[in-house]
Amino acid sequence: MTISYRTGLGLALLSAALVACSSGTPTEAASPPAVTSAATPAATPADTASGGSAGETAPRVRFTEFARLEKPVAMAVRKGDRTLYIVEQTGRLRAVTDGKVAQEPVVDLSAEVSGGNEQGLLGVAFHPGGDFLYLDWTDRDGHTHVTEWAFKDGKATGRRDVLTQEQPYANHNGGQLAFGPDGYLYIAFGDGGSGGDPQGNGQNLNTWLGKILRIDPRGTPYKVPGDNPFVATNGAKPEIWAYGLRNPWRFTFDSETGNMWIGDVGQNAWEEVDVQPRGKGGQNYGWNIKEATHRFRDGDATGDLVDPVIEYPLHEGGNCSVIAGYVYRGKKITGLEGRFLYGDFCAGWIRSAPAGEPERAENLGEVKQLSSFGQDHDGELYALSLDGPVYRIEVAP
Ligand SMILES: [Ca+2]
Repeated sequence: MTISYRTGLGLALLSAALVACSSGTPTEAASPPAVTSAATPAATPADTASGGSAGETAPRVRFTEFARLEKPVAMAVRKGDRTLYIVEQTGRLRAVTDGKVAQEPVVDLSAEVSGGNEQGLLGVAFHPGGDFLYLDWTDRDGHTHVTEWAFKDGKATGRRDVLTQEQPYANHNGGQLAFGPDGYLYIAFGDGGSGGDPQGNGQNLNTWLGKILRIDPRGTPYKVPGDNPFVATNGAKPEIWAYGLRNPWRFTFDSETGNMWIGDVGQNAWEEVDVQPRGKGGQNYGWNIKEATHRFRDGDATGDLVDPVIEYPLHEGGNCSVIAGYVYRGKKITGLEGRFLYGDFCAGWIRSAPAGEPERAENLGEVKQLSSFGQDHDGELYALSLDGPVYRIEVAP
């Protein structure tokens, strides 16, 4: 299959963003921590006891650089292990312990990955028990692999492809991997690319493209959970968990509620964040019938369309691609408890909003070339910049 990367679409592709914004010089990185003051005053202690309820404002935070890598785009932690495992888009999985980057990569796929703007090594997750490692990456032909390694004593061995997916275009590969509270592996796929979803993949249940999958990766090659929403639907892929997505570059699970937060990168006009209540599979997030809450094309849906809980306009203030983060469940930042963090790749702003009132977002700070967020065992959060820095989000002094 030929991979044709179409340029000049003028879309909200992450790829377009990467190109458009790569000329920005990472001047902040050389200076002390890229601290940005929050637009809102610090919450008073009285405001912060429960977190996320009406009337509260976000606290002040700072972004402290603690490591520097080559195009970091994803982060994961492993049970019983303090190391942060960070993906370099260029193909290496790096181990960072106490801010020190191990010289030897955990896995090196740099000779095998493709190098397009939305391609490369894109996602990482560890099996809940910590014994297996999973990476999502695109090969030299642009096709997606989810690959497993056995992991022991800091070493990855026994490589095995869990699944592969042909990609019709170079963009919209999704790439996020995460284990849910149910112990299953969730895998994000974009709509296959180009612009406007020309193949109609988002609404087609007979392809993984434009979906989030849910599988048990410990099988030959994997197992489909019996309670997946479309296992009994004729013509539907049984691995599908959610559909109607354009490019769910990042999704996360709220470690307290189990709800899934999905950042779906928009087409011409709107960026969106969708929320899926814990365990509620089979939802249709609308693409390409709708772009966020707005009609994108004519046609009927096969089910109810679920509108996003957050949308914001593209091309306004430099916006280009939504980056979904986490609901903060850490202990160190009083007042951030229960707030969902997200940002925009090009504009660089980071906002937080009460998980129960996501429309009440407030500015939290700024990270240039924001590519992803990370979460450690304690629920503390990190922001990754494609320019190289990985920042720990901390209480402002
Ligand atoms: Ca949508």
